Amino acid sequence: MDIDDFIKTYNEEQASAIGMSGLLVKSTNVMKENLEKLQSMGIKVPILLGGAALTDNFVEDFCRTIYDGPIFYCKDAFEGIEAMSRIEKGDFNTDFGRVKIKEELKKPKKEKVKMPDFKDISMPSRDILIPTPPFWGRRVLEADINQIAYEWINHKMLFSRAWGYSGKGMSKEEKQKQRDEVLWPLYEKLKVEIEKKGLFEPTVIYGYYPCRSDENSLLILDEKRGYFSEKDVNTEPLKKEDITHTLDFPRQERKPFRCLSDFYASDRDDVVAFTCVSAGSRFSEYEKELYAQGKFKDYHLIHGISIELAEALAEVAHKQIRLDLGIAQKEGHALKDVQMRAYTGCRYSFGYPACPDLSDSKVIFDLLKPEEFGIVLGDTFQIHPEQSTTAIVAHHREAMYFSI
Ligand code: B12
Repeated sequence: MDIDDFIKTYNEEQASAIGMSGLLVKSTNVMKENLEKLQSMGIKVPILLGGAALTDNFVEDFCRTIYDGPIFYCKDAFEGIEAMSRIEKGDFNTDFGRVKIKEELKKPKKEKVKMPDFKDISMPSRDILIPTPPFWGRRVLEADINQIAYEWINHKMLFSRAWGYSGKGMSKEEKQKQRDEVLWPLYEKLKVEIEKKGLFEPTVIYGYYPCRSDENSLLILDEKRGYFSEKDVNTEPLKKEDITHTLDFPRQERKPFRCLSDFYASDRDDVVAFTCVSAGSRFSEYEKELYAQGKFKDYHLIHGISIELAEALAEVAHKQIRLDLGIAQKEGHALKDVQMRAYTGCRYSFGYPACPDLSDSKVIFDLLKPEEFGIVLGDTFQIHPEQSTTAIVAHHREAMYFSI
């Protein structure tokens, strides 16, 4: 939403506060710009900020320093309620007693280890069989993903993270009772509603591209170089014109000094897979209707399932890739065989620690062309529809999540 719309509504409604939510880091920059605009107009209304991408430090250092009005940083909806009740009483104390940020900042930072030269960093094993994919370029998954996606839903995450039933303070038996008598029946009921209303319109696009690593970069090569047997693999030194895209990743500043590109070969063509999945736009449209009708709980429950379905689609795409690359031996040979802990390789999404640059999603959009299926990348690199996600998949058996 544009800041001018916020200001228009604020004036029309004589609002006592303005709230902004930021899911992605890029949207926190927009928040900052919005605060600057409010400040330049002399507005000092209390601001409530929230969303997964915000941190205490960001609010302290980049928001409170540019805006003179009170800024409440709300970690969850409950703090939002607390903030509003304070504002109603004329109490503008924005401290929720969570962290002593300034004291935290004063703590001496851990000393950095000196980064070794690239040639001295120990690389993942090169003694692996680099797979040959069944095709090169992109494809849309044609299987009946509607039903398969439900097999891949992580119900623990759905119930606790998305729906907020954490079971805090409950005994094991009470938790089980809640799951059996409340959560599962609710889930089954909503599943039927989703099917009846045709809300779930899954799209799974994935593709394979030749690639090579070059220190902290992954060079994506023209799909025409794709090999179908080991003897066809290109081992010649690369020429500039062979490279279609370059992805630069950060390297850990402590042992083992890992970087995502390390999982790919540098002296021969390797294979990188990309995915882009979406649960479709019907969910958001229906959520808007529920919201407008004041059915907030229904909205919350449907939204929870919709985001977990998006996560499930990412799992389905990843499973198809493991099947195609012949690295799913330990997990069953059908798309619906869920074996969360038996993966070979790893799936990373841009915006997460090992590949934090959200703008790298542009490469995936360029290669997989999801716009043809109504999936678009916005200015702040947010994907629309909301319940969509992209990823890069590494097949290397040592590939795993790591922080920088
Ligand atoms: C589930 C999830 C998803 C789901 C659904 C996202 C969604 N639309 O809700 C899916 C799989 C679709 C997804 C996709 C992506 N995600 Co995601 N995702 C998450 C995850 C794990 C949980 C988010 C969530 O739903 N939380 C539950 C809801 C209820 O919580 P919430 O949004 O934080 O809101 C609560 C509070 O923050 C607060 N609040 C929020 N706003 C406001 C506003 C006010 C005024 C108030 C008072 C309170 C308030 O109240 C809410 C209720 O308590 C977070 C990590 C995390 N643990 O937070 C990453 C996270 C948000 N995702 C992230 C990323 C990078 C992505 C992708 C870009 C990955 C990719 N390349 O595809 C995409 C982007 C999708 C898009 N449409 O653009 C990053 C964002 C950081 C960044 N680098 O920008 C996070 C933070 C993970 C990380 N790196 O640590 N994601």
